Amino acid sequence: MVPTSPSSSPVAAPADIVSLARDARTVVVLTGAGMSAESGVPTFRDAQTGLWARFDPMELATPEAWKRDRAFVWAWYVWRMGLVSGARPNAGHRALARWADAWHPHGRHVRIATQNVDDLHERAGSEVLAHVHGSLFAHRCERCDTPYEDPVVTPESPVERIEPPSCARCGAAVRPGVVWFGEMLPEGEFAAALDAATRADLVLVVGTSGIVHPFAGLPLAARDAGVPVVEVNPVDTELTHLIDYRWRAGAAVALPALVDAVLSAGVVGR
Ligand code: BV8
Ligand code: ZN
Repeated sequence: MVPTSPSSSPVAAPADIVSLARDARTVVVLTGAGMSAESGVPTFRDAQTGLWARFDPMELATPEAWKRDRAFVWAWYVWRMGLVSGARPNAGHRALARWADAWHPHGRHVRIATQNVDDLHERAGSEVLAHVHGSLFAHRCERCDTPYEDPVVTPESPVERIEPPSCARCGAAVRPGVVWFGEMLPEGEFAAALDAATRADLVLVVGTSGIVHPFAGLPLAARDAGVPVVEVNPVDTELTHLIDYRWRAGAAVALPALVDAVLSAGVVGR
């Protein structure tokens, strides 16, 4: 029995959501940028800060921007790598890891599929079933896909252009290991997320505006498969009107409260 921290969270988890979670054997958590907001990582829609404030991430996260000016786009990703490396997993990330660890020995699962390209779930101790938009730290050759594993130095202060490294195998430019707008998602990642979401006993959608497809289709696919879907977000989103349960709270407050309530009822399940 994993000792659950006495409920230190300032909110009480809604009884209907606690009951759904207590009855579940497999919970799938679909996360977006809001999951990392309380770690200080700006969400995709928040105005960017500093040097990058005047650029639109939707423009920058595209193959066209990369082809137009690799050094400019690479500098943006190096800045973001620095932001994430300087951030720490928040209580929401940690709560999900604690939940999965407590349930796993009893054949119960908490699986995470994320849009986020940061590594905060992993650094909190979670295994991530799918990073459907890739990872900020998985650089690869733009031509031969060879992974680039040398360290990338983040300059002290943000600079607007940094020449990307060259591939040791073919000499082409090394690109960020993320999925840009207009690019296909990694086949296996999305399929794994879809399979898990539609076979789960409960789906939690945490910190996503539900704008970016095909990930935004996952909660709907789960609902259509008869899976109860809960939205954890301080505000309404594109998904809200399609979702059964909404919990207007931040991830770092809601998730610890939910996990405390679920684990206080025991881990073996009904
Ligand atoms: C695709 C990696 C098939 C990069 C990202 C025209 C041509 C081509 C495609 C399209 C097109 N028109 C539409 C499309 C599809 C397009 C799309 O969906 N566009 C949108 C804008 C309409 N999708 C794609 O292109 C995808 N590929 O469709 O391939 C294809 C291919 C060719 C041609 C046709 C089809 C690829 C999409 C992947 C893009 N890459 N990331 C990088 O990071 O640099 S997406 C990026 O933005 C993030 O990964 C994330 O997924 C998304 C941001 O969304 P959110 O995570 O939801 O974050 P957001 O800021 O929006 O919201 C934050 C939420 O958190 C808010 O609701 C807020 O209230 C909440 N919040 C705040 N604080 C908290 C909180 N919640 C909880 N707690 C808190 N404390
Ligand atoms: Zn190469």
